[in-house]
Amino acid sequence: IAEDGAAAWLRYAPLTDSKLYATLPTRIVSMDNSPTGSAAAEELRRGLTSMLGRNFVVSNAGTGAIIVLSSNALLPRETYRIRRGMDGLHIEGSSAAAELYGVFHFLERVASQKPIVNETQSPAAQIRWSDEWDNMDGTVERGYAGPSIFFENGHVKQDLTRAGEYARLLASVGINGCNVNNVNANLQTLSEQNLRDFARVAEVFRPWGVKLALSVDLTSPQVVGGLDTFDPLDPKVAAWWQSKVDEIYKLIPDFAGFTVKADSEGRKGPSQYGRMPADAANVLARALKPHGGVVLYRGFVYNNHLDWNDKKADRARAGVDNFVKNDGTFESNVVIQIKEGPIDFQAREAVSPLFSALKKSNVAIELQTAQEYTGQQRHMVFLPSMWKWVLDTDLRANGKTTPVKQIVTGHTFPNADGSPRLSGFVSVTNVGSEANWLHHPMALANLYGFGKLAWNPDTPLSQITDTWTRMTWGNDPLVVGTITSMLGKSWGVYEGYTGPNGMGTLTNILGYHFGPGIESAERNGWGQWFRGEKDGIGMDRTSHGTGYAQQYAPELAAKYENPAATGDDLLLFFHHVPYDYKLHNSKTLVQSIYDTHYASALAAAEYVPQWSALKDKVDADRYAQTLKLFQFQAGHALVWRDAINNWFQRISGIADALGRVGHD
Ligand code: GCW
Repeated sequence: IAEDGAAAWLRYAPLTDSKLYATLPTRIVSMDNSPTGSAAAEELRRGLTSMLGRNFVVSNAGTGAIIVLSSNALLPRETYRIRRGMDGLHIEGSSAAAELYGVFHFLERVASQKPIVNETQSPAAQIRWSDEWDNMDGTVERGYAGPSIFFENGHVKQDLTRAGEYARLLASVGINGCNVNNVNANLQTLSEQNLRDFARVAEVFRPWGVKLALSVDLTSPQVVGGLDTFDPLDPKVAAWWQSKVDEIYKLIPDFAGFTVKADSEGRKGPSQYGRMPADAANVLARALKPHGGVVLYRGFVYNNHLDWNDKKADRARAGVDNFVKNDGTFESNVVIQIKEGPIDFQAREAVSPLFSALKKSNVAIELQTAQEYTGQQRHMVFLPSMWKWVLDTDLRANGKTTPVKQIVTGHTFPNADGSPRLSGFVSVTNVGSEANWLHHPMALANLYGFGKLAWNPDTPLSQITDTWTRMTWGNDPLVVGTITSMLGKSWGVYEGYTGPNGMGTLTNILGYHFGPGIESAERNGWGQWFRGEKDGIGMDRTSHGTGYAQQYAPELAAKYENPAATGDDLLLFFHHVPYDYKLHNSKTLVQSIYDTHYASALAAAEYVPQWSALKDKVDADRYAQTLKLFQFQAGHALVWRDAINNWFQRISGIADALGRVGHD
C-alpha cells in the first residue's frame, strides 16, 4: 500500500499483535456533541478500526460494553483521565479539547502496543504553540518543505484542507495554539479583509482545539489605521488597538493573541519613540485582556550593526540588556518569548540568561523545529536531545536548583498568590505543502517531540523516540531498535561535524544558513562571531571580555568565568583559548576538533547501511526517500568535515597528529 506521508505519526497501521486490546468494546459513546467532542469520537473510531481491524462505531444506541467520551468539570484545566470501569472504558476531559488529548494518548498507547492503564494527565504549562513563519505570498521564511499551507498570492488560501489536517497533527501532541504568519509580519496583516480570511483559518483549527494567533507589526496603527503615529503611549494608538482587537474577537471569538517582533532585524518598534518593550507589549495586552488573549513579545531584540572591532560588544548580551529593566512592569497577559540560546538556534549555545534574569515576568521558551542552522531537514538531527539539555540546565536562580523547565512552566517565580505564572513553549515549525510537512521523514520526530516536552518536559527522550518510531514506522524490533538509536545520537553527530565546543554552527550565516561558511560569521555587524585568530579561538564572554557571563546567577557566572569549569561543550562560547589548549578529554582543542569531525562524519555515513538493513521492513516509498537523504547527509558531512578541518589547520598552523587533514 502506498503510504500517506501526511499522516505523519497518525498512520494507525494495522497491528500484527493486538491481543492486548481484544476485549476493547467496539461501540463509542460520546456525551459531547461539540465539534471537538465529535472530532474526538471520530478520531477514536478511525484509529481503532484501522489498527485493530474490527469495526468500531460511534453510536448512542445499543447495549453492552462501551467506550465513553465525556467531560468532567472536576478535572484541572486541560486534563484528561483514562480509566477502565465495569461498563467499559472511560476517557474524560476537563474540556472537549482535553477529551481529544485523552483520545490521542489512548490511540498512541495502542499504536505502540502498550497496555491500557488508568491514568490522569495534565499539561505542564498553558502555552503550547507552534509558530509558522509563513508569508502571505506563499513563501515560508526558513521553511524547507515547500510553499505555505496557509497563504498564496497575498491571501489566505481558498482550500484550507491541509491547514485543518495540520491542526489535527498539532492537537495529537497537545499543542493548543498556532501562529500562522511570519513574525516578520506583513504590514497589512490586520486589514479588514485579511481578518475575515484569518477567521476561516481559525474555523478549520477549531475542532482540534487549536487557537489561532497572529504576528503583528507595531506600525499597524499607522500603516493599517492611518494614524500619524504608532507611539504606544499615545492614547489614539491605544484606542486603535482596542477597537482592532474587538473587531478580531467578533470574527474569531477564541483568538489566542499576538506575537510581536519589534526593534529587531529591521522591524520598527517602541525605541523609535524612546519607549520600552513593556510600553509596546502592554498597549496590546490591555486591548486583549478583556477577551482572554495574550501577547507573546519576543525577547529576540538585538542590534545587527554591532562593531566587530569592539571587544566588549556582544550580541549574546542583548536579551538581558534590553529586557531586565522592564521586569515587573509587564501586564499579566504579556509573555516574553525567549529563544533557547542568546544567539540564534545554533547546534549548541549556552542557555539564555534571560530565563533567570526575569523574576517578575511571564516567560515562554522558543525552540526551533525548523532546522535552520541544523541541516534544514536534509540532515537528520533529533532536536529534542538538545531541547532536553536546555530544559534540564540548572540556572541556579536565587542560589537554588532552577532548571529551565521549572522556569518556563511558571514555578520558579510564581505569581504573588503562589500560582504558577502564565508560561510555556513555542516551536518555530515552518511546515510546508510537501506531503509529509517537513521534508525529512525523521524531522517529524522533532515536532512530535516538541509537543511531548511541552506537555511534560520530564518525558524521557527514549520514550519519545520509541513511541514516535512505533507509530511512524511500525513495531518491528529491528525497526524500533535501529531508528531510536540513530535518532538518539544524531544531535551529537551533527554538532560533531559542524561546530563542536560551543563555537557555533559555522554555517554560512549571510545566505541560506546551509553548508559550511566558516568565516561568514566574522567581521560583520551580525555578532555571531567566534573570533578565530592566529593566537586562538572563541569569544571571551568573561568579565575580561564582554561580561556576558555575569548575566547569569552568581554560581553559574563563576562557572562560566573559568574555562576548566565551563566544560568542553561550551568552551569557545565563553572563552578565547589557544589552539593547543588541553581539553578534559586530554587532547588539544585542535586535535579534538580534527578527531571529532572524522568520527562524526563517519557516524553520519553509517546511517546508510543501518537504514539499508530495514529495506523490507518499511514501505518502499519512505524507505527510498529516507535512504536518499541519508546518502546526501553522508556526503555533506564530508564536505563539512574537510572544510572545517582544513580551516583549523590553516589558521592554527598545527597539523593533524594522524596526518589526515588536507590529504584525504
Ligand atoms: O534566526 C533568524 C532567522 C530569521 C528570523 C529571525 C527571527 C523570522 O534567520 O529568518 O526571522 O531569526 O527569529 O526573528
